[in-house]
Amino acid sequence: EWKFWHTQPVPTIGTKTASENSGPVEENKPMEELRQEPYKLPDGFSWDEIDVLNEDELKELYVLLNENYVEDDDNMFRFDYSMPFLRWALCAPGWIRKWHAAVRVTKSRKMVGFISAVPIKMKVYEKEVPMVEINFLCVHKKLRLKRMAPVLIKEITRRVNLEGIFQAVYTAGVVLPGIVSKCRYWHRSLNVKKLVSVQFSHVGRNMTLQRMQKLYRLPEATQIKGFREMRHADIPRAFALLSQYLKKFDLSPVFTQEEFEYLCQNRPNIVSSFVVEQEDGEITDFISYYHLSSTIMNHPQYKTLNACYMYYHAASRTPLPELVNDCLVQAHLNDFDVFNALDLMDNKEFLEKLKFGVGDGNLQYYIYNWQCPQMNPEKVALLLQ
Ligand code: MYA
Ligand code: JJ1
Repeated sequence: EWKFWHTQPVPTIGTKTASENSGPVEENKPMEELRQEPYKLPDGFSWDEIDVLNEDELKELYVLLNENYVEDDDNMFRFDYSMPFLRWALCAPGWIRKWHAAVRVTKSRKMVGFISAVPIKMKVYEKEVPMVEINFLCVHKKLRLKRMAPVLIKEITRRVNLEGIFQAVYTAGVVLPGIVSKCRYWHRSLNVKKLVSVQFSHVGRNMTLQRMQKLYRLPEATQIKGFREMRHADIPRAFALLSQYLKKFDLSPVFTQEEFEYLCQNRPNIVSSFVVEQEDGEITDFISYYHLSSTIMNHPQYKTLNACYMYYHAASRTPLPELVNDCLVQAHLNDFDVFNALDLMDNKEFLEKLKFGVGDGNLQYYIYNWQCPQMNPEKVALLLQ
């Protein structure tokens, strides 16, 4: 058990850390002690730093993930990150090409593995720590269970350490040593008929499809006065709202305005963001979601599940359930089949009220090389793509 993870600077499963002992598991290594050579891959495979600004290389990454990335427990749906979405996620402010690490078959050049890092400043309890977020770890299905993942993880760690960073934050659907928090996915049906047809959802006992459609019906227009798409001019105010709100959580990013703009401005087919503008012009509330479809495996009619995921928000005037409801109305108007959210931040204020149902998937939050007390989902305010 944990042959690899037991060699890594993470607390062993079941250890409770007192808050006085919060901090790195191991000391930062001096530069001269860091390994200069890449970790060795099995014979026949080689490292490649991919250039996601190059359309052909981005396409290769897209195909690898489209065919081999995360699936639900019953292997019915697989994430289908679009090319523009991947470029957006991987080129966040401060990104470097060395941190887009791919594994290729040396002879054929076929891409069969990937892992990425992008920089992020995190607040964990009282401390601010420069970190990276690790995402899109993927090994081709035909190369599974051959211990390739530990090599990818050690190599990205080495490349991040060489830039002077010794902590990382990451999420996974699986349980690993060092859990900081365990969150749950919730789902709000928008296109009931399709969700039932592809078995994302089921017609419950004492229910009919018609009764379900009525249950989940949404207004055809948003309800809050002044609710509209976020524009460029709203950014300083929305940024201030979010920064203020994030302070009350125990695990949250600390954004610059530039980072906020990069992550949260409207980007067609990637991110949708909205604000509430009061009659006097004041911006009092902000909410956003990102667009992430899944491939529906083995369905005769439907190939794609159009899903969106609640992203950052900050409500200072409008009650959160009302703000999210208008977001659902927008998602429905834009033809999404389902609206997903986690049970973190203050989301429990609206999940049941707005008819979200619990999913069968968890999302665990982890920090590499950091020990601290575990926290409830309500204290987590980090949303990765
Ligand atoms: S989470 C998304 C992960 N990707 C997928 O789930 C896509 C589909 N699956 C795959 O591609 C493969 O199954 C993967 C494992 C690549 C996941 N995170 O090579 P193996 C451990 C960490 O024989 P494979 C995301 O992207 C496993 O417990 N470790 O197995 C964030 C075992 O270790 P141990 C994982 O199935 C990623 C070892 O790997 C994960 O062929 C954060 C087996 O390796 C997982 N999701 O490949 C990564 N799954 O023996 C950590 C399995 O100890 C970053 N394992 O039990 C750490 C911070 C690094 C930077 C630090 C900087 C300072
Ligand atoms: O989408 C997920 N589950 C769905 C589909 C389940 C299909 C059978 N396994 C689900 N549907 C029920 C919804 C229903 C709506 C009406 C009301 C009642 C409920 O539960 C799950 C999340 O719940 N998704 C996954 O499992 C995908 C993987 C999640 C981990 C992601 C890790 C990414 C890490 C990268 O950083």
